[in-house]
Amino acid sequence: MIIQPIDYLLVVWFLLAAASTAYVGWDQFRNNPEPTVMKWGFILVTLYMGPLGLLLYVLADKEPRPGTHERFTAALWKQGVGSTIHCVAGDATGIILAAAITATLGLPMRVDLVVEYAAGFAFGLFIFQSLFMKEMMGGSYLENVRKTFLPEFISMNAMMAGMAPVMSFLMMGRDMRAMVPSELLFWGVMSLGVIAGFMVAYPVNVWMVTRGLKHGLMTERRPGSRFDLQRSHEQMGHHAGGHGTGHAPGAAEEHPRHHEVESDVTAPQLTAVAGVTALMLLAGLVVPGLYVNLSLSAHDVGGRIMPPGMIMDFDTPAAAMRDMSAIHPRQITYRAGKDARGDTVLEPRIENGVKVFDIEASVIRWTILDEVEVDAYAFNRQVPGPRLLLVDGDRVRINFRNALPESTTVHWHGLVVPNEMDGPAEITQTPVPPGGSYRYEYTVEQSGTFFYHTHDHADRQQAFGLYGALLIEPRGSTQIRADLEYTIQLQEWLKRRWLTYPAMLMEGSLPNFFTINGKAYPSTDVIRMKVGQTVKLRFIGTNNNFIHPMHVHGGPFEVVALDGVTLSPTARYLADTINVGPGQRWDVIWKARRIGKWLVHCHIPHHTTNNNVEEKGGGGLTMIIEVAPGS
Ligand SMILES: [Cu+2]
Repeated sequence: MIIQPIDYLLVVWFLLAAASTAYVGWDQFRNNPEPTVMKWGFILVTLYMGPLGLLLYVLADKEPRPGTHERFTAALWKQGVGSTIHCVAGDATGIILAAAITATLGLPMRVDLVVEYAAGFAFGLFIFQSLFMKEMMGGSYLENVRKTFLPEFISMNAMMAGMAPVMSFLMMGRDMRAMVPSELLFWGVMSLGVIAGFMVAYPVNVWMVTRGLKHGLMTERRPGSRFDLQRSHEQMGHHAGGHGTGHAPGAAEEHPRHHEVESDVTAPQLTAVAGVTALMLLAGLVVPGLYVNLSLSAHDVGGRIMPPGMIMDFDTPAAAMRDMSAIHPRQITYRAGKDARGDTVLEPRIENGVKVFDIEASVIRWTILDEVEVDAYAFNRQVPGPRLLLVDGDRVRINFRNALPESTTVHWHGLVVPNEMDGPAEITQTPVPPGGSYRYEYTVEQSGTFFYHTHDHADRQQAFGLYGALLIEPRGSTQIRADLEYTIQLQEWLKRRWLTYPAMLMEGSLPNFFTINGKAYPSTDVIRMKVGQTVKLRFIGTNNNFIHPMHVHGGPFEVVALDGVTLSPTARYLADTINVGPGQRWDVIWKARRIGKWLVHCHIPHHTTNNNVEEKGGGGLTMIIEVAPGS
């Protein structure tokens, strides 16, 4: 699924890798006179390294003209490439297979790395090196295993020293889809790892070639094969020049089928190089562990994508990462239209005198601005969730269903309810699992402005939109009335790189969008009234992080209720700014004194921008009261 910019690059990369591999495979078997093991080595390495593998093949190994392979590949740097290729082909194949298997099994990263090293070593030693040597030099298989053990050890150490940090840092990095083998990013990280491993392994391979410890590129012209020069000369009718002269420069000399490796390496040299590559390996395995948490597995955090800038350390727990990660767009089950509005009144069914509401939490895509969509957790597919209108004394039943990918609950903020109906996860109830349901039932004993919200990982879930207004009428007529009413529910959002993260007062998680009733200005509602009319504004701190100083232009309002409690007439007071903290409710009455456009807005100016952009005079927590002449 394409959900991040890197995904486009990965698609292009793997198309190039496929084309490069197809070309190398075709050319190897059609045109290149080298041993079969070496052909497969180049094919595998090109599969892993894409266009870079193709580049190495064309520059170092592809026979430029028939009969020139021996001379063409003689240069030391090319022999080094050949030597590295047969190391990387075997080692990387083992490492990649092991990585895919350990990720699927859910082993911690640090165990992964050890298994990958062992698998890479085994694959390289028992398959590529020993088979290659056997084909080239004859001798028994076991003898070759023994002879190639140290060269393989040195080369594998260097290879893994380059590959391990790439895997550790990127798989445990911001985008942990890199841990999941079914994701393209996993294979992208493997590719990059192999490229890094190749670069680190190359110098030691050059050295081993110079000391006769390893073979590089070789030429194989089996008598009678298509690469047998004599045969091809005869076919072409060149009988005159004798055997192996003239037409194929560089291929003329007798070429023995088997090469004995005669090494002039000394024990101190070998010990020093083996020791240093072992240290490099150790560093490559251990150092990333100082920065990222290698005790985690793909089952813990695989597939999670973290907000850019979040601090992720070697001791950041998996639960913290899951908590702060983005909504994966794959989980979205409903896309609300551009004009969809939240806070719509949910009409109850009456069953034996009980007001029954059906509420479901699910993952939706929601439009907060004409050009800005967010991914959200929502009650009944809207942000805020549906408005529940109750009357003091009502018996209420809420059939709640959880269609989220994680457990959740519902809490009735400020209400006096039986404890098991209160909602705190793990405290008064077992959280409702994905696909599960719970029946909340209670009798209302209060009136005023309240709200409901998730009480399971609220830092994540409420930040994604799981809240809604709960407005309770008094039984008598004690409620303070106005000509109009408008409810204001606040929220902070974090949207970056196409994904929505839960906004938190944490490094990397600070919000960049702000909404009133699920919409950012200029998409917020306009309250229309006439001079002389009054409006009752109910501010609800449904947001998670900030105390928003909400301010109304055009003169003071009267504060008439706080947290669902109506103030006595002597306790009411005039103000033009109130600090709406998370969880708080303020009812204020504002009178339209003059015609024109009067603002309601937060007084933290960053909160009246959209991703730091002010448009049409505001943004985020801004809305307009438009006052017409009185009648
Ligand atoms: Cu604010």
